Amino acid sequence: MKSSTLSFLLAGLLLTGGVHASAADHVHASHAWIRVLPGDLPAGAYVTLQNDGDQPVALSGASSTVYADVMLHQSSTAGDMSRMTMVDALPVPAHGKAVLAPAGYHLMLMQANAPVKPGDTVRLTLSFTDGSTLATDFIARPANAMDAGDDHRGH
Ligand SMILES: [Cu+2]
Repeated sequence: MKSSTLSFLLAGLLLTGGVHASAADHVHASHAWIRVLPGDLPAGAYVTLQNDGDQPVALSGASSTVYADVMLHQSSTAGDMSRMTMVDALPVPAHGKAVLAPAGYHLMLMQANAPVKPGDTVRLTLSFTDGSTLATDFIARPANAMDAGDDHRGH
């Protein structure tokens, strides 16, 4: 008797939670990759985020068990100076996408607790401004890579 009452309560809680879908429920990540640099240099992580929902969402950052610190940055150039600025939130429009790519938005991965080499897969947990999260596997690519290297895979 006791356990069936508990099951009923849990089902009710799950249904209630489903009424307010989170940002992560509507977002699909693709072309997720990391550009690995030599030594202890920070690595850039890049991904395409597609929002299938009717509401805009915003990426606020990411975390990983492999890297001690992850920051959301934007690279920009003014004249011949290249610089990076911190980004609080990167919007992903309703039924639109946001692209993190070299020379633009990226996640900066710092202080790897173990060497990451090309071919490795690293899981990053992307977080959104509503507090929801999306675990995504990123493929590590060499320093000279310009994209995820998967453009023609599965086509
Ligand atoms: Cu950066």
